[in-house]
Amino acid sequence: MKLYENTQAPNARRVRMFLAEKGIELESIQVDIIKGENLQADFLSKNPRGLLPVLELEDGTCIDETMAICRYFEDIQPENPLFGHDAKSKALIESKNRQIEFDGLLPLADILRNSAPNFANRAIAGRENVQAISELIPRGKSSFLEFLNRLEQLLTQNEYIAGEYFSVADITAFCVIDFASWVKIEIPATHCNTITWYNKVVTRASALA
Ligand SMILES: N[C@@H](CCC(=O)N[C@@H](CS)C(=O)NCC(=O)O)C(=O)O
Repeated sequence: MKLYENTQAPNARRVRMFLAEKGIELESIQVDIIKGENLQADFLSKNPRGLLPVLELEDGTCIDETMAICRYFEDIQPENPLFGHDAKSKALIESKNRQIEFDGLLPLADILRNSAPNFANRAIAGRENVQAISELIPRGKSSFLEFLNRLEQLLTQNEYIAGEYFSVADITAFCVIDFASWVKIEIPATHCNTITWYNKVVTRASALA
């Protein structure tokens, strides 16, 4: 098996962190997004959407989408479950994970893609000739700050994002928070619960993945 990924890319990091939690090692093939390698024929034959990460199985099957790749490994190695252990925890983790993707990751992507000179003509991941729209930057910022406020609220009740256990939702949230530093947004100093949670997750060995 091979993982097509990029060490800088937040979604690829989510997979690496998941694999590290499971103790799984994989061959990694680096795809340079800035140089546009993900938009060239070689990579498009693995994923026509031009997006990383992609898992290539031994039989040549290519699986894209971060969560699909993580679920594949959860199924083949169920020990130390990260998607939950019963109906309730599975549903809560799924719910929180999707909220973080939509309410946290997408606004950040909007800020970065519409402000970074490297992406001026690639304002949507995996596509070319899509012009940046600077008006989307303040909208992304206010949506992301709202997301941080909700996260802080959530962490007043929960030790981890979806309850008392570390899960894939913590991986997503942790990678999103680190990704925010790319656009110079940090956890506000007033968000004590989020800071406590972050300081706990950052000590896990998988945080280095
Ligand atoms: N929903 C997809 C999103 C994948 C995605 O946006 N990947 C980024 C890297 S984090 C990418 O491939 N960007 C390519 C580009 O910027 O052209 C997933 O979860 O895998």
